[in-house]
Amino acid sequence: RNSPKEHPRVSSAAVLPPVPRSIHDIPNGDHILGFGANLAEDHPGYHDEEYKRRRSCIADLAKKHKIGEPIPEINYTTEEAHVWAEVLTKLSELYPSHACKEYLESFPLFNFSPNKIPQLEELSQILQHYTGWKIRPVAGLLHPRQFLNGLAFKTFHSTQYIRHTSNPMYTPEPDICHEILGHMPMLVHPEFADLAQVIGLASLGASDKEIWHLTKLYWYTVEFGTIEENKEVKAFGAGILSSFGELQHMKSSKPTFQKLDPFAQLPKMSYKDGFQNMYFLCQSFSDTTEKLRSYARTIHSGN
Ligand code: HBI
Ligand code: FE
Repeated sequence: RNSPKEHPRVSSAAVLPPVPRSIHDIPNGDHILGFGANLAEDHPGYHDEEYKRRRSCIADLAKKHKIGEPIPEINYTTEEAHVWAEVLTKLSELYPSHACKEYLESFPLFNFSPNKIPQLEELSQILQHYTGWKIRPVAGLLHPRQFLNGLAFKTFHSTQYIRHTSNPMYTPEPDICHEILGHMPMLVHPEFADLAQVIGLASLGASDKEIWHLTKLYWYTVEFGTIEENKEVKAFGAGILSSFGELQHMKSSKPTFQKLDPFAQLPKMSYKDGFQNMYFLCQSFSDTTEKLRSYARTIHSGN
């Protein structure tokens, strides 16, 4: 397995931030894009002052977190727990028919219960046990460079707040439901974990242009990837696995499916409303990881 240290990097353009040598070199307090209580006007919680206070309180805890310390426990309210219960219950109806077998295998390891929002610290220990990955709390959407760099060191930066109660089946940004139900079961699967790490390793010292391409590769695999199983399409991307509507859409006759070529120009990512029109369909995780590795080699050999 690759270790970040095995990538000898010639420090090139002075404008790039220094190449992180360990997770300690990746700040989780700056580089937050959308965060805390600064919600956009179309955010479901925009008019809810109490929700915004709650968000900034949870964001502050994340900013204070030091590597090596346990992730602070959040005392989630009954209202927040109801949101989690609804999301878990609804999504669980679709998993047996829509999620890939690796997800279904890993899911029971977490003992998710509608009665309790899992704490990141417990989840981080489960990841560490199976694949050596760790969770690090972060205040909000982390800049793609820092986020991808974290993957190189088997670290998943995760938000800890929950979406607004007004619409439990919708969130415009990652929240704890997305991080937990979308990402965690996949990250205990070694082949998938390698795939994510390969994208992360490629991001160390990458140019801004390369970071953007890697962000798209991450988006079309880790977030919206699908995989073929016995001639059927199944979801492994967290953006699909954490959205009831997206799971149904994926299985409908609407979207198209393509083979991923990491060297090709990738379609524009759409963040907002609506579902993906096209998904990349993988044959296996190891096959996809190999393709990503060949692309990664072009980053670390040239410029
Ligand atoms: N930040 N907190 C957080 N969670 C994510 O899932 C996340 C992120 N920043 C960027 C990101 N995901 C990716 O979609 C890519 O932009 C790398
Ligand atoms: Fe995500």
